[in-house]
Amino acid sequence: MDIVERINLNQDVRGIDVLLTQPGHIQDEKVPYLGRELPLGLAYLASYLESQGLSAEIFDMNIYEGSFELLKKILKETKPLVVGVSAFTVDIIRAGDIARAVKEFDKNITTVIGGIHATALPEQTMLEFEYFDYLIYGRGELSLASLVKNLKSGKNPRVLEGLVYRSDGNVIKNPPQRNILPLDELPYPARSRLNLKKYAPHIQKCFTLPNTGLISSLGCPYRCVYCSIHIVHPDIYSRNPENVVKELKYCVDNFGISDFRFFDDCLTLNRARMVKLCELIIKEGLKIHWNGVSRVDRVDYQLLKLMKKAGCHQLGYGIEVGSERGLKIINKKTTLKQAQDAIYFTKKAGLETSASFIFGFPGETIGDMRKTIDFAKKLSPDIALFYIVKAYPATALYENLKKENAPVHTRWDQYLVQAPPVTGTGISGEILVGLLREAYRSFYFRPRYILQRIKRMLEHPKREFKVSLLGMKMVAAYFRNK
Ligand code: B12
Ligand code: SF4
Repeated sequence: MDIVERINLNQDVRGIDVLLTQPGHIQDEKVPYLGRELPLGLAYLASYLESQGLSAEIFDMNIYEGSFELLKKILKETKPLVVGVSAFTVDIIRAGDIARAVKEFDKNITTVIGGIHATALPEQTMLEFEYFDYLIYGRGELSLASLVKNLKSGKNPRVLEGLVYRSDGNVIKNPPQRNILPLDELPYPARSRLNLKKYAPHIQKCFTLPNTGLISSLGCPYRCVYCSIHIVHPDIYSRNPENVVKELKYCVDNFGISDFRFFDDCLTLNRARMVKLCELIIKEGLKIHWNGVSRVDRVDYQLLKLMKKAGCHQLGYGIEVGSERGLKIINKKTTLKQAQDAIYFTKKAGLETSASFIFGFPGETIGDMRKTIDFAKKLSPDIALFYIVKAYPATALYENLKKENAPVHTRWDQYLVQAPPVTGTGISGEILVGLLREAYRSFYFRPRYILQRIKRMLEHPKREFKVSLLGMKMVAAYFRNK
C-alpha cells in the first residue's frame, strides 16, 4: 500500500522521516506506452531506512494523474522531514520542479536528489537545480540513512560520505561512500510501500500481470560507449541464487505475483550463478514466468534451454549495430556472428527474442545504418526496437564530446532514446528520424516476420494478440508524425 492509499484509508501518516518520490515519465508521442515498472531504487531505499528505525513512504508520481496537487496534499498530511527524489537524466528537470514545489510548500523540508543523473553530474546538478539541499551520489541506502539520522539528532550532516552540499555559494562534493552493502544484506525492496496494482510493464516485457521487477545482480564489466551504468554500480554486485529464489517465493506468497522481470544489467554474466538459479527455481517447483536482458556473447544453447525450463520466456539483447566496424566504434566487444548465434539459439530454445538497435553514433554513415536495418531483418528477432543514440552523462560518448568541445547541452528532457538526436552526429535529425521509420516499416512489414508472429500467436494466442496490437499501434505512431 503506498502513501496515497494510506491517506485515502485515513491512516495516521503524520510526521514521517522521509517521503521518496520520482517524477512521472515523459510519455513520448511516438511511443504510446513505455510501461510502468517498479521504482526499485526507491523501494530499496525505503526498506533500508525502515530497517534503520526510520519511517519512509513512497509517492511514485509516475502512476498518478495530477500528481503535483497530490504531492501538496501528501506533504500536508505527512509533514516529512526529508523529501528524496530519484531521477534518470530525462527526468532531472521535473525532479527540480518537485524540489521547488516542496520548498514552496515548506522551506524547512530538506530536499535530496539521487539516482543515475545526479551521480553522473553531481556538482552540475546542484548548480542547475537550486532547490535541492543535498545530493547523494552512487548507491544511496547508507548515505541517506546517515543523513536523516544526523538531521534528526542535530549532528552535522556535511561530514557524510557520498554527499554533495552547498557552502558559501560553492558546491562541495564529499568522498564517495566506501561501504557498499552486499545486495544479500539489504532487506527486500519495500513492495508493500507501493500500489502494486498500478504497475504494468509494456506488454512486450511481461507474460502475465501482475508483474514485478527484481534484481539478482547489478553492474556490468563492459564499457559500451553509450552506457553509464558503471557510474552507479562500478563493480559487479551479485546475490546468492538461494536468496533470489527466496524473494521470488516471497512475492508469489505475499503478493500473488508469478511474473518477474530481472532488472540486472546482464542477467547471464555469471553462467554458474544463472545455472544454480534455474536449478533452484525448478527444484522448488515455482510456476513462474520471467525475463531479462543479456549479451550475445554470454549465452549458449544449454544455458538457454535450462532458462526456458525454469520459466524464462524472453531474453533481450543489445545488438545495436549491423557492421563489425560499428561494433568497434561502440566498443561492444561482440561480433555479428555471436549476435546471429545468440538469436538463433535463443529461438531454438523456445524463448522469445528481443533486440535493440541504435542509430546515429559519431562516425556512422547512412550506409552503416542501412546495414543495421538489414542485419536486424536477417536476425529477425521477435521484437526489434530501434533507437537514436543519446550521449548520457558519464558515458564515453559524453566524455568524448566534452573533450572535443562539442556542444553538450542540458535540455535533459529530450534525452529519450526515441527522440531526435540532441548532439551533433554529423547527420541531421530529420535523416535519423527518417531512418528510424524506415527501420520499423521494413522490419515489421515483412512476410517472414508476419509468419513468425502468426506462429507465436498459435502458441500463446491471448498474449500474442495483445503484443501484436500494441506493436502495430507503436509502429503506426511513427508514421502518424510523418
Ligand atoms: C527499470 C528501468 C526502467 C523502467 C522505469 C523504472 C522506474 N524507476 O520507474 C522503464 C522501463 C520505464 C525505463 C524507462 C527508461 N529508461 Co530505464 N532502466 C531501468 C533499469 C533496468 C533498472 C532501474 C533500477 O531499478 N535499478 C536498480 C536500483 C536499485 O538502482 P537505482 O535505481 O540506480 O537506485 C539506486 C541509486 O541510484 C540511488 N538512488 C536512486 N534514486 C535515489 C534517490 C535518492 C534521494 C537517493 C539518496 C539515492 C537514490 O540509490 C538507489 C539504491 O541503491 C536501469 C538499469 C539499472 N541497472 O539501473 C535502466 C536505466 C536507468 N534506464 C535508462 C534509460 C535511458 C531509460 C529511458 C530514458 C529509455 C527511453 N525510452 O528513452 C526511459 C526513461 C523513462 C522516463 N524516466 O521517462 C538508463 C538511464 C541513463 C540515464 N543517465 O538516464 C539506464 C541506466 C539503462 C542504461 N544502462 O543506460 N527504465
Ligand atoms: S553490455 Fe549492456 S550494461 Fe554492459 S556496458 Fe554494454 S550496454 Fe551497459
